[in-house]
Amino acid sequence: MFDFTKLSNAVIEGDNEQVQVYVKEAIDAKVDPLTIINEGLIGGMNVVGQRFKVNDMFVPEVLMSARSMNAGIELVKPFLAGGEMSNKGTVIIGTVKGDLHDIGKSLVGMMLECSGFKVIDLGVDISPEEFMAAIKENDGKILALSALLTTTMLSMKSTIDVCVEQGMRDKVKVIIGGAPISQEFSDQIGADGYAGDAAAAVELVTKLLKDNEMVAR
Ligand code: B1M
Repeated sequence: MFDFTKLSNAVIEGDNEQVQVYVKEAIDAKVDPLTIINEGLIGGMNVVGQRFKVNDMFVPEVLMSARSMNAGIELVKPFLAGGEMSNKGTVIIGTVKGDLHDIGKSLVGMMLECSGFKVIDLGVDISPEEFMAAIKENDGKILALSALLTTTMLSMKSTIDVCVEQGMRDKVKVIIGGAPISQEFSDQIGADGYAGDAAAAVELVTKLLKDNEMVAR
């Protein structure tokens, strides 16, 4: 059983070098790559979140932790399953208007890519119109929206509303996720599904595309 305490602590301290040392140790010990991400890297980031909430950590420190987490993820990336270059479908992903959080969204995008989907990552603070343009330009089959703030959850609804207004709602499946999001909220705003983490997002996208093929037949 690998002890993730040192790795999580290195993320909390925002120490890139130590994060990389412990991630390499875990890789050498043949720990499952997803477990390294979930227990070691995200585990540390969760503590950062709790400390940020009670003003025990501040924005610059949070950003350093986020950077360390990403440095670790970069090392794990080549070991994630999949990797086949086939395109199972194009996913347009982004963080909705008004929201600048990108760590979870990028993780979801990376996992989808590693599972064989083509991922167009638009970044953060993306307006409904920008999402629509990207779907049209890239023949997107899945629109994946991330939000971390209770205030920007509403931008998810606006994005779906614009999708309907532009007559594109039946051309694309919409999935949503992020810390404040739930299945109930997904049902309320008429999304096609909610995923709680990156692995669940891969399962959901796979299922939605499969269901869609069956309908088309
Ligand atoms: Co912000 N922030 N933040 N923040 N921040 C939260 C979200 C908060 C909960 C902190 C807190 O108070 N406890 C709080 C929101 C409160 C609320 O709305 N209820 C908050 C706040 C208030 C703010 C500011 C308003 C602070 C301020 O300025 N006063 C401000 C807003 C800026 C803006 O967006 N307009 C702000 C700013 C920032 C930083 C810039 C400092 C930084 C972001 C850096 C970056 O992303 N590049 C930051 C961070 C890092 C956090 C916390 C600490 C960590 C978020 C994170 O990256 N987690 C966060 C506290 C927390 O969540 N515990 C917090 C790790 C990441 C892997 O998890 O993003 O949840 P997560 O993604 C998960 C799942 O949610 C899911 O899969 C991922 C992997 O498991 N998922 C999806 C995510 N997207 C998905 C999409 C899917 C499916 C699954 O399908 C499409």
